Amino acid sequence: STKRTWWKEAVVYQIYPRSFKDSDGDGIGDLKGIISKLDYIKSLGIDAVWLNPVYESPNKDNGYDISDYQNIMKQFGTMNDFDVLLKGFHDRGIKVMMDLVLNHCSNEHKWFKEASKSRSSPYYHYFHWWPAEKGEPPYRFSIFDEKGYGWEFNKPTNSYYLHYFGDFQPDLNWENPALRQEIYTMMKYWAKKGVDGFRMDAFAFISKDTTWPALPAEYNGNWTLYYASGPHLHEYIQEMNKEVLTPYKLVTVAEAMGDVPRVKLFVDEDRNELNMAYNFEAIDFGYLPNEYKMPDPNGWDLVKWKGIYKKWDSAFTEKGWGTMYLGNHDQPRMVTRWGNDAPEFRELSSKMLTTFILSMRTTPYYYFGDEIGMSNIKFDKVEDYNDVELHTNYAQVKAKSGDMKRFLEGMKISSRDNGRTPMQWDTTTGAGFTTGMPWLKINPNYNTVNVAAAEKDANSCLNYFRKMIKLRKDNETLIYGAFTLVDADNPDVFAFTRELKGKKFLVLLNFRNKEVSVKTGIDVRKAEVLINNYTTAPVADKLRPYEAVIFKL
Ligand code: TEU
Repeated sequence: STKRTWWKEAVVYQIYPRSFKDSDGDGIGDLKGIISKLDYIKSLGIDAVWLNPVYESPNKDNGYDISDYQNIMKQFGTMNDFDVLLKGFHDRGIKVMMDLVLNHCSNEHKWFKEASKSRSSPYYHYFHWWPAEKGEPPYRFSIFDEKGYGWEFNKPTNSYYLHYFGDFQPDLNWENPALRQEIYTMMKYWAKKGVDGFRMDAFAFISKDTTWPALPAEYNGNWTLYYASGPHLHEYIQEMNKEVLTPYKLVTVAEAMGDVPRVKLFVDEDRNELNMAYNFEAIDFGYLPNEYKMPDPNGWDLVKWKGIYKKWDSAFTEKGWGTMYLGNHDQPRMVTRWGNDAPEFRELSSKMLTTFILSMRTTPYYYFGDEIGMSNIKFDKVEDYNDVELHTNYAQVKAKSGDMKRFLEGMKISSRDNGRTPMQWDTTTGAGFTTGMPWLKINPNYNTVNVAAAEKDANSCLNYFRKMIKLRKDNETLIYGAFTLVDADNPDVFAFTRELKGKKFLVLLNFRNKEVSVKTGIDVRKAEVLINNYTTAPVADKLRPYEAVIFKL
């Protein structure tokens, strides 16, 4: 939609606190570490930050298993640290979005510890149970379970509890109004502290059909789509909007699994639900079917990928608003996954991807470390990995006596831990991230890929990122302008125009490591070059390896 608001014009910078900056030498990032980097964050020119979960957690899924929604994770610091951090961001004009994990909590949360003791616990119905006297529960898929089984037997209550994710992440029973009120009270607690908004984790899954039918045939075995189609989903979101989001003017982005028709329902402003959504279709592109996150050895089809972006842009032309991202804590490093992390192309392709993220008709979400072109660490050994998702998938492949070497080769490209290695600040031991033993190994390329070196190089990824942000902020055409693919069948180049009130820009992105031709039918010989990731001028109709150019027509 064309309604103008700050969060449509904002660039959001995502901080994974565990890996950003460690202030006390325990090898784990913390809030005081982020506080020490507030001026750096401000220097990027971004408008808002998304903090991954900072609440108390046993960290079996690194904070996505919350054991206390109103206390700060011990390893990250204290509530006072949080208050200082929030004020530090606000003093610099930066808004703060917290990460809210509401589909499930940790099995160490008080609610579950009580509920799992007895069926008469007042918290018992904060969760979904299947009484064992009714026999085996109807099959449900689980994303982080080695057997992929979504019910876990609990002896004291002689019943099974539901978990779409790990068995340490029991799903919350949103069908229970008492639970929903507890959630809204907790959200108001953070809203009263001045938090500006929330990223709603796995939010499409919160409503369940408690008649527990078998997976309906029309889903063709797609559990994610079924989970994102609960009967009361939008009723609950509209209730949450009325009770909390609107009264406290909170901005929300939904991690909304699902297809265009489902995701549109979250963000159509006439429905008073959420503000923006990010989708998975483009980011999950290029994996082999039925092999979780195994990259296709033949690569991925750029023409199809362009079509996905066109589809999602069209979805939000009239109503709602989308997001653009190529990296986050669930993804590998964008320069490895979508660019080229070979030394000769890493910076070029990183700048090209940065141009892409910051020139679309969406709110850009930019992942910490991508501004210096951080790349995948590509672990050789399974022991180097921390991620529960990786270890679950490893066990699943092993259980089917799969090819473990091939699996680990694939995970060097796609595993989430590749995007979670510590920030590379400088060339001191621990990369300026920690003086202790880092919780996850630091990419050895920190000797050359680090903030300190980038600050001294006018042509670094970091300074290109700052330039691109300024270009976007100075040109509302790049924010609100209509998006039109050009040269759509070009297998190497992503080319599109942005147009608003007679101002027209042409964005050209070469996704290949070789010179390619581009046929947009647009004469650029008299056009102004607004930004280019090469130091010499671009030539018409040809693009150098990973060249990115934005022309003002
Ligand atoms: O992810 C939701 C989810 O569906 C995950 O399976 C995600 O899509 C996958 O890991 C992508 O590769 C959210 C959080 O972003 C993720 O970090 C958590 O592990 C998950 O929920 C459980 O809270």
